[in-house]
Amino acid sequence: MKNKIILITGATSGIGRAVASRFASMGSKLILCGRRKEKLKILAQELGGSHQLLIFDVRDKKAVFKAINSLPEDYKKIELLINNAGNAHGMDPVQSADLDDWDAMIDGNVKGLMYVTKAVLPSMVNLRKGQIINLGSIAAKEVYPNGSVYCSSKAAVDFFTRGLRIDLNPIGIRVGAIHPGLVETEFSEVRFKGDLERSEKVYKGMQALSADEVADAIIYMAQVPEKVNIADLVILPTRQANAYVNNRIK
Ligand code: NDP
Ligand code: 8X3
Repeated sequence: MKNKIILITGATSGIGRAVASRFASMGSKLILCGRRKEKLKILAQELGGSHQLLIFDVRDKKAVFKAINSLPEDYKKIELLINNAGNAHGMDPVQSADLDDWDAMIDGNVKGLMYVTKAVLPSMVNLRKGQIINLGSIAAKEVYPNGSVYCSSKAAVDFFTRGLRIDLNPIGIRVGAIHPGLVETEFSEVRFKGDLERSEKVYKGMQALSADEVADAIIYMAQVPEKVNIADLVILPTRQANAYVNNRIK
């Protein structure tokens, strides 16, 4: 992993931040992306070393290409892309859900991930080498009540991952996805628009995964020999059987 050039979206928080810390400790050269500039700056200071910061909203097609194309030449040869940026917005039945929440999820989790992939691909294709790891979710594998659009967005990530793997197969670029269950991050706080009482309930008694535990699995996906591709990895807290069967500590 030493000197490997790795682009991580959503590095300001949660899983992306944890992945960045792990790779930085292994001597990788990071391109840290997110919208919250201050958080990225603090992270870069904490990590030490020389890392590039890119501030953009993945939903903004032009901004995605502009940011990635602005990288200095030596950082353009991205060897590993971690497509992590994403969130859920709201948790409501279709009939009463907010359309702006839907746009945020489809535009960010799906189209944003696709834009970043498209922007990074030319150099990987040119080098005929690289790896892409997408953040799906258990929500990509099963749908749960009031989660239809978030689950749809993650199912799209799952299928995009599979299609991309087929398209890049002749070039030798590895493509895979990791699908975590409950991970305690800012995720639920964002989903419930700052309602801490509601977001804390999600994890109560669940011994949810930590961002570091998911990061360890991502590191594993990145460290297997080049002839091995971890294509699809589901990781759950032991107390979670699937997207909606939970054995909570009472
Ligand atoms: P966090 O809310 O802690 O982190 C989300 C990250 O995504 C932030 O860094 C945020 O950065 C970035 N992000 C969100 N929207 C955008 C956007 N439009 N443009 C650019 N960056 C964006 O959540 P997690 O760490 O938990 O989530 C990371 C990924 O893991 C997501 O794709 C999520 O769907 C997935 N996941 C999470 C699970 C969980 O239970 N927590 C389980 C399964 C999958 P900023 O706000 O600075 O832009
Ligand atoms: C996040 C997992 O089940 O809370 O993708 O939606 S879940």
